[in-house]
Amino acid sequence: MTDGVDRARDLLARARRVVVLTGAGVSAESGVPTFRGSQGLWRSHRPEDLATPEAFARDPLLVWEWYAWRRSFIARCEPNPAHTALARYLADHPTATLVTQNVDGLHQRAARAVRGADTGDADRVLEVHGAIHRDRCSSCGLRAVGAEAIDTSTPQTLPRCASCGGALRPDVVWFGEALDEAVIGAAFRAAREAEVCLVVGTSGVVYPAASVPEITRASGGSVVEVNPEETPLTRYAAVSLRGPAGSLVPHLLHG
Ligand code: BV8
Ligand code: ZN
Repeated sequence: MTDGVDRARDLLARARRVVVLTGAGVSAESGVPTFRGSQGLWRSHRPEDLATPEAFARDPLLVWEWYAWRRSFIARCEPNPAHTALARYLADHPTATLVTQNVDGLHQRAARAVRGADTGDADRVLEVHGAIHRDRCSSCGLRAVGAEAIDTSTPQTLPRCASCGGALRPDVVWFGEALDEAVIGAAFRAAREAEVCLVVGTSGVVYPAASVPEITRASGGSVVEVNPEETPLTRYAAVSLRGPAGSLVPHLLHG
């Protein structure tokens, strides 16, 4: 493992620009269930079945129940050493960009903790799938911090937009929905310009986010992966470090 870490450190040290892509695995040690891991199910529902506009149209009470449960669960989770190490790396490397598929907000919380109130680094955290603690109006698009307690007793008690009265939804990107052009565009630009893409805790199956490491490779860069398991991205990796992010990422970046 040490020669893999040494090679990965050497690649990172020589890179002028680094892009990081994280997935649910970086939050696993904070207690947030991953999507495709064993505890990814909720009341026997698969995320792919609930995180869709069709599910929300068909059963908004059930979908809101799932998000309200996740929102309150995540509110009690803390950033783990991987989030903190990545936040410190961002603070020390102004040309680095962190692209996250996660909607749990733990990268931003770690960035604020590392840099105090200054959320400057938070805008170098690109949340390509949105943020679970924010609501968005289905009609006028107004965004606002979401309530933790959602009254899911009847359709009439579901949250409504303060501005137009439209139905509020969690401000996340569902399967089959387009990502925010500006956000995914910035992620792809960072991937193109990076000499190294550090991929942490993703199964690499959800597109277009999973293209980020492929874009770095296609423009001549290298991929370094941190994951306890092999993934479809492993074959693109110059180095693939087998192990949990919570210990490997701090060791890799600040060991
Ligand atoms: C789009 C927000 C087009 C919601 C998420 C058929 C029909 C429709 C679409 C498609 C289709 N086929 C393909 C698609 C495209 C689809 C897709 O890629 N599907 C996959 C499943 C095949 N993509 C989309 O639909 C995207 N939109 O394509 O739009 C379009 C264009 C124009 C106009 C209209 C439409 C939208 C995708 C976004 C979906 N939203 N999240 C919510 O959170 O509720 S995705 C969801 O999956 C999460 O964001 C999650 O982050 C993401 C990816 O999963 P991972 O993060 O990788 O998590 P996973 O559990 O899979 O893996 C965890 C990994 O961690 C594992 O490898 C594990 O080994 C590792 N690990 C575990 N412990 C640790 C660890 N690693 C390190 N340390 C540890 N301790
Ligand atoms: Zn509205």
